[in-house]
This record gives sequence, structure tokens and C-alpha cells, in this order.
Amino acid sequence: MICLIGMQTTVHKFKCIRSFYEGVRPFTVILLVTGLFLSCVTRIEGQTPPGYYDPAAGLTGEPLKEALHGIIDGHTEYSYSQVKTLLMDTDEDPSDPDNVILLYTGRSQPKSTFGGGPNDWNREHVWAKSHGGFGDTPPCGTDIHHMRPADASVNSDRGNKDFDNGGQPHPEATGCFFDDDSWEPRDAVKGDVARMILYMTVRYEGTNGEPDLEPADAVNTAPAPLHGKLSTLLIWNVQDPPDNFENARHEKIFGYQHNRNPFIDHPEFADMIWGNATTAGEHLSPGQNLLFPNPFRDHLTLRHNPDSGCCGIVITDASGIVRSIISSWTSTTYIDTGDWPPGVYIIRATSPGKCIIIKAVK
Ligand SMILES: [Ca+2]
Ligand SMILES: [Ca+2]
Ligand SMILES: [Ca+2]
Repeated sequence: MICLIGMQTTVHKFKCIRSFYEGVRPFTVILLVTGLFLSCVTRIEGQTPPGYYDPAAGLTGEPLKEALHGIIDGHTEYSYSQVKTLLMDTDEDPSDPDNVILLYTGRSQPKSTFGGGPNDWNREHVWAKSHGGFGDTPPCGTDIHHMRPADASVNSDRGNKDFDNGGQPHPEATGCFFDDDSWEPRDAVKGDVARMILYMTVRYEGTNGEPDLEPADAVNTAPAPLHGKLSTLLIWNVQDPPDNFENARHEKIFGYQHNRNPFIDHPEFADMIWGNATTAGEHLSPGQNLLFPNPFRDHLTLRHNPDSGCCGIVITDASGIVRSIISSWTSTTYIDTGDWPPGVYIIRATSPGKCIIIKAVK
């Protein structure tokens, strides 16, 4: 997967992007469930129908967001009480059909322990329902694309906080951090959370009497119909790509609601919409394989794109430290990355007056 942030005609925004990545907590992607075999799951078979994303082809920015809205709008709705039953299927533990997996703790526990006790599970609105005030009513308040089983007391501690890095470790939800104004989920679900929030902003655009939910690059956004923090969510989307559990869950939801989360099918759509603005004609298609593999391990290959006019490359880590400089780049370049620590890396391919910026993950 290659995620384009965009092209810029000035170096001004390099500084913005650099500060954008400061404070990222590098981590190794952890598979939520290993050895997951879909055959173990009572699964509604499904894949993206042919042509599902055709209306979005070739688009970026707001036009892409509008096209995706048109594709996923008007889903089959369920009541809040039905959501409880649906989550028992969508979030079922693939290794134990009597259990669900809880979002923030990662704990597998019996479906029968739904309730209000501190260690029971309940229905977490990942897009906190006070951000827009939609409560538990359809369509926003029962849209299972953004709802997950969660430990009741952890759900209460998360409250309506925006998502961002930082704070103190949560004593029960290992790997989660929080402070007065933000909640950081554990690494294995950071991308899930990002894609759920971004889905909500595209699904709900103020039509049909629905609220217009939008991302904000801020915290403390409630009660406005906003959710943050966008810059952090874009990074989490790259750091934690969809895994088997998230994909299997997605197919089940498609079976129930008959709409898909575009950011699970195409994580690159996030940067194509909210990365630095660019015109569609300037976008480098991910299919052009400028850089591969991505994610990478012990090496990275950069391939010259004759159309890009690129003549130099600088690779920095998430804290801005330069890892590699390639000043003369005329064909395929092989970089040894064996001693690079795991994390997000920023590749800037420059030419006079222009730059392509790509995120890669080790
Ligand atoms: Ca608890
Ligand atoms: Ca994940
Ligand atoms: Ca919206």
C-alpha cells in the first residue's frame, strides 16, 4: 500500500508535514488475531461488488469525498437493541464463537456478559455520540461501522474524548493512553478507529435530515459534530492497516447494512481526501509503484517515474531525522533498511518546484 500525501509546489508545507509527524509513537503493527481462519466464522460471504467504487475513479479531495458519500449513503438501518445482537456476530472471537472481542482491552469474553457491570461489555460509539448529539437513534447512533463491543468501565473512561496520542497508560485497557482531552487506543486497533471515524465523516454529509459529521485537526471538539484529531488519525490509518479481523467484520457489516467503509477497502483514500490539497492531474497513482514494498522490512526499492521529473529523494523518520538522501535518482534505487527501527518513514521525491510525498511503514 502506498499512501500519497500529495504534491506541493513550494517547500513551505514541508515544515507543516514535518510538524504533522512529530510526536508519533513508533510501534510495530500487531495482528489483533493471528491464525484467523474465516471458515471458523459464521460469515456472510461478500466482497466489494464489481464497479462499487467506479464513481470515485480518478478523483481526489472533496470530489472524492462527495463521490464516496454517494456510494455509501442510505444504508439499511437497525435499532439500538438490534445492534447488541449484530455486534455479537460482527465482533465474534474467531477462536471462540461464544465470545466477542472488546475494542480497547482486546479481551475475549462471553457474549452473555453484556450489561452494566464494570467488566461487562456494552456498545461503544467510536464516534462519540455527543459529537453531533445523535444519541442511540438511527442512522448515526446505530451505524455498526463505528460501533464495537467495549468493556463498560473502559468505555466510560474513554467517554467522549477525541482520539490523539499521549497521556498516561490506562490501568485496565493495556496499551491505551489517556489524558484530560484525548484517548489513544492500543496499537492493534489504531487504524480501525481512524477508519471508523473517517467513514462517519463521509457517510454523514447533512443530507436526508442527517447531521454533517466532519473531522477536525483538534481535540475538545464536543458537542460540535466534529471528531479529532485528523492528523493523528491519518497516521494511525497507515500504521495499522486492515487485518483479517477488521476485514471479516467489514464483510459482515456489508451483509447487514449494505454499505461499505471505503477506508477499509482503500486506506489510501484518506490521504487522497485529507492529505495536502492537490489537483487530480498531479496525483501519482499508487499503481505506478514509485516505492515498494510498503510496508517494508530490510530493503526499500525506489523506481524512477519518467513523468514525475523527480531528481532527488530525502527519507526521514517520523521524528524528522534524515535516514537517507539520494541526490541523483535516474532509475531503480535499492536502499538497505535493515538497521532502521520500526515506524513510519516519509519519502520526499523532489524536482524543481514540485515534490511528491509518500508515507512508508516498516
Ligand atoms: Ca472494566
Ligand atoms: Ca487493526
Ligand atoms: Ca460529513
